[in-house]
Amino acid sequence: MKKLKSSGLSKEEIIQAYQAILRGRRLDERLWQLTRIGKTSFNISGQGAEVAQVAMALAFEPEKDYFLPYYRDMTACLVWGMTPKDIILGSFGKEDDPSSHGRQMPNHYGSKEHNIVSHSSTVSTQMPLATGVAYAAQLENKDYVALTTTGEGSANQGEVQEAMNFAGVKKLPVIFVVENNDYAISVGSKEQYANKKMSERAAGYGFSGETVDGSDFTETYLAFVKAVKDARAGKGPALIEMMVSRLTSHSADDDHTIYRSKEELDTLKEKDPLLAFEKQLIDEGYMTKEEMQAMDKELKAEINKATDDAEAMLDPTPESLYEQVYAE
Ligand SMILES: Cc1ncc(C[n+]2csc(CCOP(=O)(O)OP(=O)(O)O)c2C)c(N)n1
Ligand SMILES: [Mg+2]
Repeated sequence: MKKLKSSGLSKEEIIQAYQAILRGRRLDERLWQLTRIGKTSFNISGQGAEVAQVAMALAFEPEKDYFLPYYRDMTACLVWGMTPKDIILGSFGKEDDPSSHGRQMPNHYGSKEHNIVSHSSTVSTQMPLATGVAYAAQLENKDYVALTTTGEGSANQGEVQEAMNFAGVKKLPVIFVVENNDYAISVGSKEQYANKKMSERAAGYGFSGETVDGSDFTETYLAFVKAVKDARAGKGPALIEMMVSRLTSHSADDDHTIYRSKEELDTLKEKDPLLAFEKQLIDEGYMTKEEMQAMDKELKAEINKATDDAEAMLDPTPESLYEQVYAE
């Protein structure tokens, strides 16, 4: 694991990064729990990808850059400016849900205020949209960058080739990310692609590609810092493949114990990137166990309050069904 110090971030920034990671994990656990007690209908978890997502998002400037996420990116959306309450409003399908006012499925994150563009459930359709956002930046001579993510299974959709090819031709400021968690629902990655690394595909489009260990905060962060710097300087796109874990079932509606062995799940739990990051923080002198526990307590209280606040909000009325769907 690369030392945290070599990220170039201050001690305070590293501790804030940990807080963002832990907030993501605790909120994710809450969203899962809400499905289990029958209060919400559906959830897709990002547990196991939080370290990678925070390292990725911190390399951008959310006030001006655009994020076109996929359904597992809740923790990255928090770093981009959404709040736990915003996320929970979407799970409850409330009128004040910033993603879609309760019209979309949960996990289809969007926020006009924070430059987060909601995606369609048809996987990877956010990729050509991100190319379009980056094309707009180029045509308007603005220096914002578009970030878009997808899974390694979804990266095989035709739209991804179109998005990357056009972005390569025009040298657009877009960063394509594949969050490789080794599974597309129940299908293992060996059955999904034949190349060794997904990032090798970038060469075919004429831009750089890199695979990073998503549980290594510094390695991941530095890869994005470079890609963002190059994109902003007009040097064109990048493809970054982050190797991450999927600690849960694909969604709240399937059971991964049917297609993953007990040994595999035990090993995944032991290698949980959150635990590895905590160990690194202690070993490298950033935080003590007690400080982490105190932070955890605060975050749990924050998420309990966000849950209560969101649950108390109004549902959309049946008469408003057709509002919020098309521009007025
Ligand atoms: C075009 C399309 N095909 C199939 C689906 C159903 N589907 C939703 S998620 C998913 C698996 C995606 O796996 P991956 O891209 O590896 O992302 P992960 O869920 O592992 O993060 C599938 C097949 C879909 N939503 N859209
Ligand atoms: Mg996957």
